[in-house]
Amino acid sequence: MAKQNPGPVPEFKYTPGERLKVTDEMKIAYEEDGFVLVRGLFTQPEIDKLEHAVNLGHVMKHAIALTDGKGGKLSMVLWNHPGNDYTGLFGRCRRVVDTTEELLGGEVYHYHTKLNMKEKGKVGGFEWHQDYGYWYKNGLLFPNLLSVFIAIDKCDKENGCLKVLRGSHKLGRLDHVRIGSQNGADPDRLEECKKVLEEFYVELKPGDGIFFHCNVLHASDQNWSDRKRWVLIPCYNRMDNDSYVDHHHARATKLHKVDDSALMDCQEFEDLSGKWFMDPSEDKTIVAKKVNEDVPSENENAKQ
Ligand SMILES: O=C(O)CCC(=O)C(=O)O
Repeated sequence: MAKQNPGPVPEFKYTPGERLKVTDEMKIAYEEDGFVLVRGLFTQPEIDKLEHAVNLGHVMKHAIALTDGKGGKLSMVLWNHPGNDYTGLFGRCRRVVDTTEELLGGEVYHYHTKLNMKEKGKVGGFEWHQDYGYWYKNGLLFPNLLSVFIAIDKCDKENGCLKVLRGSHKLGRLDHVRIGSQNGADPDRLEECKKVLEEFYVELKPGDGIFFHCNVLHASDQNWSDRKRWVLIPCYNRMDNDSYVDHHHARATKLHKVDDSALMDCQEFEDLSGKWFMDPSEDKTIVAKKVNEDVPSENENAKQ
């Protein structure tokens, strides 16, 4: 079968101070490619303030260590509810949530947010997978979820940017297998998918974002550069697709949106109440550890 050539990836732009309007072109991109790339989704001052918030340490102390299938290390902070502090506003602001609701076709709730940190001089990548490959196991009947991948640092091939198989959401959910310590898509099938679908490196500047369907096959390489690569990834589920089991992510919960201007107005960095951070010592459904905990390396790995 010949490789599909769907033409250049469409790019959209957010204009600060204006509503992010979901155009027909954006909806077509989501339907055809499984993702919508928005340049300048957040401004540099908003991103700088996010780094400041994380560097204060209150959020960072919840970091957990992960390894990839090749022994590379990275770390992640994960919270299930956005809360009222600055870091949570990225998952509550209208340019993200209204857009998500239009793309998913209904009211959504915050499923969780991940802060994925690949440090410079350290390595760590993500195997090819679909998020619904493992979210399925959380009792979610329909693939009515998406993630918004927001660059805090410049993300490029050298520091392990996101890469996606364009149109792979149309494959439906693939079987996933343990690859090293992560859940990865069935390797034989993945190779066949790569023969017919375009592999697209999602190179982003700080503040750029990509909304992507939960069945899009995606991965990222290890970071061998001398630059860190931090990204924030709020994830959403449609309200009418609540899980039928309690599990380690949020059940349907009213999402209180804020205006886009709330980010620059916010001065709350310390009150993290209600966020419900992932703690591997309390969560038996994952295999991970808190950063700096001394546990055997085979227990270091997690995939949500
Ligand atoms: O941070 C990345 O590069 C990819 C993250 C990812 O695939 C995930 O968290 O599911």
